[in-house]
Amino acid sequence: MAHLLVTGGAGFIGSNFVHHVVAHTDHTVTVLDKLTYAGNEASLAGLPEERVRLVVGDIADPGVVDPLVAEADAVVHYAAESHNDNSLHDPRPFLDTNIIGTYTLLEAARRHETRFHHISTDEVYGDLELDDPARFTENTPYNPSSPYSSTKAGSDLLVRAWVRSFGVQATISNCSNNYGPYQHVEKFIPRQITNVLRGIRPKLYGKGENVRDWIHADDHSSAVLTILDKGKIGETYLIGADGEKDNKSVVEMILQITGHPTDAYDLVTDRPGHDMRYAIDSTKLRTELGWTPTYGDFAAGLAATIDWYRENEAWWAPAKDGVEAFYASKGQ
Ligand code: NAD
Ligand code: TDX
Repeated sequence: MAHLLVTGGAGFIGSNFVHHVVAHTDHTVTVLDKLTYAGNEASLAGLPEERVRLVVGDIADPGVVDPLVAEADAVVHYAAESHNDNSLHDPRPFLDTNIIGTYTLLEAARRHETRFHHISTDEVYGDLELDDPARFTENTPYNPSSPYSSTKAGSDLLVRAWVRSFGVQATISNCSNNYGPYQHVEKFIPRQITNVLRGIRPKLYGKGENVRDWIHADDHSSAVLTILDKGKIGETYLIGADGEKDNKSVVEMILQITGHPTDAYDLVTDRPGHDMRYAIDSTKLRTELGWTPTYGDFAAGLAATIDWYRENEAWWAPAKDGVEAFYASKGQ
């Protein structure tokens, strides 16, 4: 049994991880979360109080961070400003949280010699052409496109430097696009599902040709536990489940599953600098650490996710109108 400090544990992937840890281990968890617009205490509802504690605070505040890192056996660092479109509108919070927040946690991990796992994204590698057979590997050069991905790239490089210069016991994972329950309605799949549930037509940026490599958040969680358990200090592991789909196909699947004509969507203003394609080669994680994903069938995972949003309108409804007003102001 261990005690984990999970930063950003009231967000989408962090809360899925906390649910996964409670279901599959006997670890206890402290969640450190600022409860920004993206954090939601309700995402942790129903978890046993003796296993999961929520501390509301900022990862960039050393006074909050230090005692929590001191008492933890390991830090699993999910907290971030995570949405590309927001980073194009107002980059500053991305620097504060993704860079200064990660620095603050690393300094505490250094002081207390605490094991550290840093959660990152495949977006640090930039994008691939649609007709390029290549996929990202751990050796792909960093080439981020957006304020969001550049701050994530910066945070990854801080972790690498703190391992080499100060001996911090850290690992890094870069995962592809996640889907599943508890994802904020600003993101692509929940936005389109909740649009359809509200009678609004789905909105595809550009021509809908951009490709993302989808993985269920629960598979991301099992990969992170595997790395915490067996990962080699200083190493980076790419996490992906061979789930490449273009955005138009995903919208057509949502429309088909919900019983609508598959062309009942709108093409809207494209995202500036929009990355064309992401694709992950997760061979290292699979062969060296023996991890395999369990959600092989994207259509089944998507159908279950649609059911979750249908059954949990109280969770997402408060954010929906504000998000749609923000997108409408940008022609999206
Ligand atoms: P999210 O936006 O849903 O959640 C982020 C959480 O961090 C929220 O609960 C928020 O309140 C909290 N937070 C933000 N700033 C904070 C601060 N200064 N101090 C404390 N807490 C703060 O994000 P997500 O989609 O769950 O992403 C989680 C992590 O996974 C991020 O590091 C992201 O870069 C990474 N990631 C996401 C994806 C994806 O598809 N969503 C894919 C790969 C990697
Ligand atoms: O309404 C939309 N219409 C649309 O076509 C929205 C919100 C998005 N899109 C497109 C943009 C992308 O090509 O869908 C794709 C996915 O968009 P997002 O959900 O915003 O995700 P993305 O930009 O790919 O980044 C996500 O994956 C990597 C997460 O938000 C990041 O945190 C993670 O690092």
